[in-house]
Amino acid sequence: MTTYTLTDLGWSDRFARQLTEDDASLTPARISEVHRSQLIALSEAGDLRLIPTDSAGAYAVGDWVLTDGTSALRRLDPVTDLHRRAAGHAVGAQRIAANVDTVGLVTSCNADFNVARLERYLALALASNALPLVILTKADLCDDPDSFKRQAERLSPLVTAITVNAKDPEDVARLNAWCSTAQTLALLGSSGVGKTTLRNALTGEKEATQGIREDDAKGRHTTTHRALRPTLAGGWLIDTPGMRELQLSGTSDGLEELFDDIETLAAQCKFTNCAHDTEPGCAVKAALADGTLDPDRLDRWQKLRREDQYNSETIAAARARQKSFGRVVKEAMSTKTRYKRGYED
Ligand SMILES: Nc1nc2c(ncn2[C@@H]2O[C@H](COP(=O)(O)OP(=O)(O)O)[C@@H](O)[C@H]2O)c(=O)[nH]1
Ligand SMILES: [Mg+2]
Repeated sequence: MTTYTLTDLGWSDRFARQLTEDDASLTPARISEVHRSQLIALSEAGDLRLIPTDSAGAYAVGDWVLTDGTSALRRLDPVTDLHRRAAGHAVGAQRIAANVDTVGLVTSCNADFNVARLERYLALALASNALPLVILTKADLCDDPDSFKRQAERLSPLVTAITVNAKDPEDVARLNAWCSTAQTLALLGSSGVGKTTLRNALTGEKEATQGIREDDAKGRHTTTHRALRPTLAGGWLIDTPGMRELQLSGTSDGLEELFDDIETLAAQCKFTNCAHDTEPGCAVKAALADGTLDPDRLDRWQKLRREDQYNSETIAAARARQKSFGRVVKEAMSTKTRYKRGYED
């Protein structure tokens, strides 16, 4: 069993400051895997299997918890928090990973490269408070990988992009800066872009790569779940396999950062509720007219914003409904009790 110091595991003052005197007998541990009824965690005492004291969805890979060695008694507030709208019909936000320093948005220098998808991933990464790094794989199969790098970096001044041949470990070692000593890098991206290939190179693992979908129930399952894994450079890697649907929710901060130029223009419109449609004194329309704003970019901003608002409102409404239903049940119960006790006529 490998043991690590807290510093190796990514512990910092941001977590230490959350400890109180009551926590003196507890040990910090970092979650490496989340299962329905069990959490796997890494600590100074080695690997731990912990009983969750909250629903499994409350924990994310990368979270810090305080433990008595048996249960995860308290989850510390994460410094960065990567989340999306839960996939499928469930209403709610789903935590993907926590305390990630850099989100590696993996796409390839070929047909997978798509500006709208990249912006969606970027909004998620920025909303999490982690740094976004666009990793462009399959550079070896492309005549002009730099043109993809330039396209990615044009999306925002906050974006750094790097082109790489994921199959060449020496080339992949250029990513070490983002996952060396105590640094955590998470990989997000569609199936087939090279996430497992990158992970194998960065961790020295030998997980099978594949051409088919990871989450295809009939296919071979190679990567099955998210996990925090040690990298050869002394840091951490979180792979996120099988995430087909990345819907935004609670991402408005990320969208504001990513589309800072448009948000600044929108704030200059004559009407605060300007829809940038037919209103007079619209600064967004003016920027379209003088060619300083790309109409496609405006379109993508509006789509992502609508999606984020819709999902965030749906989640808030569902929570409110649950709450008021809970209140109705509670009231009904207490009325019943009062009747029974003869308090009411
Ligand atoms: N030539 C080349 N092939 C790559 C590169 N990255 C991934 N591949 C191949 O693309 C396929 C999918 O890779 P995989 O790592 O399984 O993608 P994942 O679905 O994102 O985990 C495999 O056949 C890899 O060998 C690259 O940078 N260059
Ligand atoms: Mg994979």
